[in-house]
Amino acid sequence: MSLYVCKQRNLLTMEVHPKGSRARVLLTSVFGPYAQDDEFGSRAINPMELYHNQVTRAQGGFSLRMFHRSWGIMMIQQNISAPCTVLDFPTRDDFARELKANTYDIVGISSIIVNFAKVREMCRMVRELSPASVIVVGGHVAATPGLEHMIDADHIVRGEGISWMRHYLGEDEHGPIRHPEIVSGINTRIMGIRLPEKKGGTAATIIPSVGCPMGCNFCTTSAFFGGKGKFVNFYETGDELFDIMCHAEASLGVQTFFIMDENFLLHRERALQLLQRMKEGKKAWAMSVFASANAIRKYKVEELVELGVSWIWMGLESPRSNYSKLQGTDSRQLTRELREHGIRVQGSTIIGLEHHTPDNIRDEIEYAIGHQTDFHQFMLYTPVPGTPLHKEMSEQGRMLDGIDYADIHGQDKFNFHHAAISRDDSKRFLDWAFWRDFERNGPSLYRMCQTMLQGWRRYRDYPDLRVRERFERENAKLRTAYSAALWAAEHYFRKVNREVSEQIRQLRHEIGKEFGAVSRLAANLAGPVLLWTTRREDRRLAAGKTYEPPTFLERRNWAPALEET
Ligand code: B12
Ligand code: SF4
Repeated sequence: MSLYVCKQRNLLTMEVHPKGSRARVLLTSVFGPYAQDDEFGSRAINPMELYHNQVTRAQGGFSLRMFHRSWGIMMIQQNISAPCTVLDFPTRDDFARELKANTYDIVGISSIIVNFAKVREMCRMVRELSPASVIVVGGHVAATPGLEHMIDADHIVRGEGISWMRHYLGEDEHGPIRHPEIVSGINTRIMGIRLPEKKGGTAATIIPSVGCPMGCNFCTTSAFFGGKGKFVNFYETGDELFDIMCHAEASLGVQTFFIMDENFLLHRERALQLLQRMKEGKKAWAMSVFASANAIRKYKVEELVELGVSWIWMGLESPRSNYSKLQGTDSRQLTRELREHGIRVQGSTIIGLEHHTPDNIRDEIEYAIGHQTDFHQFMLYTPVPGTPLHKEMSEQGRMLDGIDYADIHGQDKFNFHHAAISRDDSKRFLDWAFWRDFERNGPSLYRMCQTMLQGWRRYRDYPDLRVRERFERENAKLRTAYSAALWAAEHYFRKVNREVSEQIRQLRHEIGKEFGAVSRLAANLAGPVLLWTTRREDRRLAAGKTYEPPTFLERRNWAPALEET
């Protein structure tokens, strides 16, 4: 077994596969089902869902449910010229079937640390079913200390994988990065109904870079791609991003983009160049971005609005936490301001920071919830291998032994000895944060509508036609589907949370004033149906219903002549 450390794009000398670009490659994510407890490390509380897993999980039928593809392997597939299959969200049987149906020279398995046991099992399966294949393991699982002794793989790749795979296939690892067409959310579901998937109806994911130079001590993405001061940029300029987005617009029919970059707004020059091109091209695009508060503060709010930023995911750690990304920022005031400009805010707060104690944690949670974000993610402070925090905790002897990797996902219990909070209490406080946010602020769907209405009122007469067009497009739903959803929410909460019900009623009233008969008609006709489907969904969830992503199998450079079945 040989281990090669890929230091971002400065590759160490390493071997090239003897077949070079003729090698047949299978790239796969770990097998499901995911939302169940099993011996391979699936956990019912750790489903393959972004919102329901870590953001809206306490919101019952109002929880936003959707899946996202495994973008890392999609990026690698798009950027190699070898014949390559991507198998995403397979079952064990799907994986076995694919290994038997085709001869693969290379099997690449992508995983994060939590799914370590699945990687081990998949390596075992490859050895059994396709013994001639070289096994390459990549993604965050590669940061697991001693992984080379725990799984039977030939190469474990830390950091950026496109350049590694290109090099291994004898291709130019520094060549330009081709961006795959990625439909962002899959099988979206809320209030008990699956949303229709029409072309252009879902955002396209764009991945400008991996990593983040801010280097917060707990952050695995930052650490994995180089740590403080470093990251790997796939696209340096706004011009490049503009071209990729135009391509996605044409091929997927989208006008909304999910920008998967840990700190998109930090790169101001690139963002402003993109804005310039959008203005020239008259693009009324919308985009969801991740950004730290200090990066957001580099822009005037109008600049963000003109750039199409309609959703920001931002860390809202306690002011006592001393993270530089928050320095000099009143995050509550910033959140309010963004929402007043129609920008939906998704806050992210860590529970169990060093200064948290059983005495202050409730106040800290109340403070976070007091931001009144549209969505709020809570995660446990979790030292993860590869991060400075993990190193520090290990040196202090505070890492707990014997905790299964499958349980280290930030939604269960501490994996380290906290100075003041016990493991069991960590889970209780975390759950309380989700519950309290829902109780105090109501369902995220309602909060989003509030923000959209504010944005519409502020920008409907804005001089830049692109901005008006975007708000008009987004707000078409406020008049119809969202009006019905609010009717349902208002009635749903009448008996269980009178205060929230009243607030929703007030918002409905304002939307009615703004949009007149259409919104009232939509509310009265479709509202009762949505109330019924939401209650039905609550019953299903209470009975243990879970959701799994569909399996994808996609081939590229797969000349029919090469096909074997
Ligand atoms: C989208 C996403 C998800 C999706 C899952 C998508 C999927 N199909 O797996 C959802 C929302 C469901 C999710 C869930 C979770 N996630 Co998540 N997620 C992300 C996110 C935001 C983006 C991942 C991504 O596509 N990045 C862009 C691509 C290009 O980067 P990449 O995947 O790292 O791939 C590159 C390299 O790693 C490498 N590579 C990847 N695969 C392979 C394979 C081979 C063979 C090779 C050679 C190289 C290679 O090359 C790629 C290109 O450079 C990241 C954060 C981030 N910014 O990356 C977190 C992240 C991956 N998730 C994380 C975590 C902890 C989780 C959860 C456990 C959290 C939770 N409690 O909610 C759950 C686990 C669910 C489960 N049952 O598995 C952590 C992983 C930490 C770790 N060290 O393992 C991350 C890093 C976030 C963080 N900073 O904490 N997640
Ligand atoms: S700002 Fe966010 S993405 Fe960047 S290092 Fe800190 S936590 Fe990670």
